[in-house]
Amino acid sequence: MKFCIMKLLIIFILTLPLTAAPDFYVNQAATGNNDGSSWENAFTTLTDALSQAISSQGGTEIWVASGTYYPDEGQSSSNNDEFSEFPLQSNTTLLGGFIGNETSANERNPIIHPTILSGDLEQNDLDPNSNDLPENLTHIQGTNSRTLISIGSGAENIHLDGFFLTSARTNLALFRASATVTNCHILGGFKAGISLTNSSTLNISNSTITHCASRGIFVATESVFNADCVTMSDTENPIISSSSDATVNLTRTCFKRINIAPNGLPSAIALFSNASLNIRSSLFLETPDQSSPAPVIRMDTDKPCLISNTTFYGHDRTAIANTHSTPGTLTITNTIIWDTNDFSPQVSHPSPTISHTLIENENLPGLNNLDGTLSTPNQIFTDPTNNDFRLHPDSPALDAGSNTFVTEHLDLAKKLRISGTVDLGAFEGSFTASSLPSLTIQNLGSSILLTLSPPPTSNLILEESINLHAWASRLAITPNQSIYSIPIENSSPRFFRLSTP
Ligand SMILES: [Ca+2]
Ligand SMILES: [Ca+2]
Ligand SMILES: [Ca+2]
Ligand SMILES: [Ca+2]
Repeated sequence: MKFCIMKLLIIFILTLPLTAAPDFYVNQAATGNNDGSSWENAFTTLTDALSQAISSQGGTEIWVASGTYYPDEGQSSSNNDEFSEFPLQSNTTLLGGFIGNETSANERNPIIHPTILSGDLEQNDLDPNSNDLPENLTHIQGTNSRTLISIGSGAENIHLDGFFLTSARTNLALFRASATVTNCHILGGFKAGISLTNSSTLNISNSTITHCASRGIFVATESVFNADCVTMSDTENPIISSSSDATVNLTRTCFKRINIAPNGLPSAIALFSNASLNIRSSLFLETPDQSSPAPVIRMDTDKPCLISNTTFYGHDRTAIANTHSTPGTLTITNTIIWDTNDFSPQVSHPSPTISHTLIENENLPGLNNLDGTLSTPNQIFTDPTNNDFRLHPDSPALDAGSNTFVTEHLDLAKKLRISGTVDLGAFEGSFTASSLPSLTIQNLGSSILLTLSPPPTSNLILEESINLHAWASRLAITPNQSIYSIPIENSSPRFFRLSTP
């Protein structure tokens, strides 16, 4: 009985909404007492709120209204000091995305009301579309912050939710610390998006990492990077570890356009010095041409690597390689590797275990692998040209996997992972695309031009996603109209697809 009451209590606590009121409010537009006690009297800088935070149990929750905040602002800050940063201590919860009148955290919308933490201290970065965010790294100008958010020795129980973190050398740095990041967009890190060192742990979900140079995520010295529903795009080295015993666990993670500049190590994931890797229901898309193509996933490790239900598409290079003298086990299952420009082999390892997998132009023996010499891309995927990697109704990958390896409940689209027998690749189930016109997408900077060919003959829906996981209706497509223009509100990566109403 005691156990049941405890269980009910735990369920009750877990289903409570987010805290009714925070300890401090921040709104750069507030004109009240600047003491953080209400939206009206909100602190106008985040640094002033953080200087009041306590690290003891119970901690501090801070709500931050939409606007742009710099770490060199506030009473104890030094203007344009490149070492200024937002330091977070234990038991801190930061929530962004408010208009500045909400009474519940559930009312906020971080995309419509962006809360931007920016390292552009001198406020001189190029910003042709006036959104306080860089659309590429050439927009970064002058002396920006070295570190935007720093979480130092021993800090834990830190939660960051609903922010844009941008324009610092490193946007988020953990040193012997742990944190949870949700609903954040990390961009314009001109050295790194995120850096984890000295046994740090980061759990990140429903977030994007884009336009970072040198490294998107740097995972060093026994640190752990756990990502779920994270999209990494236009970033030079999305995940890299050069120090010992890092752990990288990726579920429902999407890599798109892997390199922005051909220097450093041009791989989506480069893990060295005994790192281990686990990838599930993820998608790796196109790596622009390199003079010396490195594998999409490049490892030099004696630790195990598991890749399950993952789709690789559009790279003219080896997909996965481990060059260690005594390489760890490599297990690949329920996976599709396609549009490889005939680059062979796709897996480089002395004794990989590959099962229930489809690789272009390869017909691997045994273990229920599919014959990759028989199909064409349009027989496998719905619309690969427009990044729609749901399976075609005729796809040999449908129901061709093994449920044995599946641990995730949902696929990349957050639909049920196993329908009957699990399918190969990142998405479960098929989508009938034969009646849809083809969609051409032109990014014009502040707007996107969509062209449908041939003109649609029935009502359709244009769906939009900033991360390939969560899709929302953006536009009703009517019969016979073939050209549409839609504005872009911020610089997050955007994906579009057509669906039937
Ligand atoms: Ca600047
Ligand atoms: Ca300044
Ligand atoms: Ca901009
Ligand atoms: Ca299935």
